[in-house]
This record gives sequence, structure tokens and C-alpha cells, in this order.
Amino acid sequence: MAAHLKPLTLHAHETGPNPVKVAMALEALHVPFKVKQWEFSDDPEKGLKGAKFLKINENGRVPAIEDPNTGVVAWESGACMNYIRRVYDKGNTIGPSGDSAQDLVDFEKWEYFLLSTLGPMMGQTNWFRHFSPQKNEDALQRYTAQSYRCFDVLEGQLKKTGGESVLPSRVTAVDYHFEAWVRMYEFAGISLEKYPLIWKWLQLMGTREEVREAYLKVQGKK
Ligand SMILES: N[C@@H](CCC(=O)N[C@@H](CS)C(=O)NCC(=O)O)C(=O)O
Repeated sequence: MAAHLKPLTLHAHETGPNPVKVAMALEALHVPFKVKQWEFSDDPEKGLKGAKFLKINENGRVPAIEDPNTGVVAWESGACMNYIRRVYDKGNTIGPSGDSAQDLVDFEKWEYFLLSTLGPMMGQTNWFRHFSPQKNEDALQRYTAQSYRCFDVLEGQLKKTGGESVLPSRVTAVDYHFEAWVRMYEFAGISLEKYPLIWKWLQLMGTREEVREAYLKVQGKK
């Protein structure tokens, strides 16, 4: 596939969890891409809230992708992932592992759970723990408790699947969505002591080539 493709541009920030998920999917599918780093600022040329980037994503957040092969521009990590799967995963290596109505719903429900719940709860935990200019202990407690609740749900799911992937049978794009957020557990002040299956799954994910390559590229180390 790679031979005839022009590299996609992945717009990213080296520390954020959302762009690296998309890099994992591109790596898994051997789709060539280059990373364009942005700052968390409103600098007109370099910032996510600056005029140049807002032309790509009016929501001023990463990831966004530009695909010169199709002319498509996407943002929101879920939309980026699903675009990549539709266009570059014709053999369905990272999509739902079965094609029954239940298989498709299972894929989407875990994807949406991450996008709408675990990711945002962890994001708010990080905000109130590290960045909020005003201390707000109540908000920090609330979002930390919600993050733990999500980890409970994930631990239960890994117990059902045997623990090597969020969905039964193999690693999918759903694992990439979760990987980047769960890996931030220490930064968010979350303990994995009560989550042996999450711990084991995270170690396994960390040994995968597409995951390692994605981090190296998004962090500008490769
Ligand atoms: N729902 C969005 C969230 C994107 C997001 O919040 N990205 C972070 C980096 S991981 C960001 O751009 N933050 C910049 C900001 O908050 O100004 C997605 O899944 O893509």
C-alpha cells in the first residue's frame, strides 16, 4: 500500500493522548504519514488556537489529519480513526473482528465509551490536578472518582475478553483509543493497584511495534 501513497499529515501535540491514537492506527496499517507539531497557544502561525491551524480545525484541537491522496481533512480522533479504517483498512485488520450486528455495536460502544466518558473524565482530572489556575478540590474529587469508575468498567471488560484486548479475539482500533488515555494513569493520579488486568493489558500494548513507533513519531523522537 505504502508505495503509491503520498504521506498523510497528522497534526499533533507531543504530549496529548489523542493524536498518538491516530498514529497507532496509521502505523498498524502501514500508511505513511508525517507529524506536524503545534503549540497549545494562540500564536497565529504555531498555535492550536491561531489563525493558521483554525483553518484546518475550527475547534482548535488535535488530532487533525490531511490526506493528500483523497483531499480529505478530518478532526476529532474518532472521526480520524474511522476515516482511516474506511479508506485504508480494506482487509479489516483493526476494525470489528466479526460482522454480526452485535460485533459492530460492541466495537462502537467501547469506542464511544472512551471518546465520551473515559477520555473526558481523565482529561478533566488532569486539568484540575495540574493546570487549573484555581484550586477546586471538589471538581478534582469528582473527576478522579469518575475516572476510577471507568477503570472499573474497563477491568470488567478485560476479564470477559481474556485480557489481551478490549474486544474479544484481537487488538483493534478500540485498543488504540484506550491505550493513550490509560497510559496517562500516573499523571492523572490514578493507581492501578486494583486493576491487574488493565496493568497487564497496558504492558502488552506497550510491546507492540505500531504503538512504540507511534509514540516515537508523535514525540518527535523519530
Ligand atoms: N474530542 C477530541 C479532543 C481533542 C483534544 O482535546 N486534544 C487535545 C490534545 S490531546 C488538545 O488539542 N488540546 C488543546 C486545548 O485544549 O487547547 C478528540 O478526540 O480529538
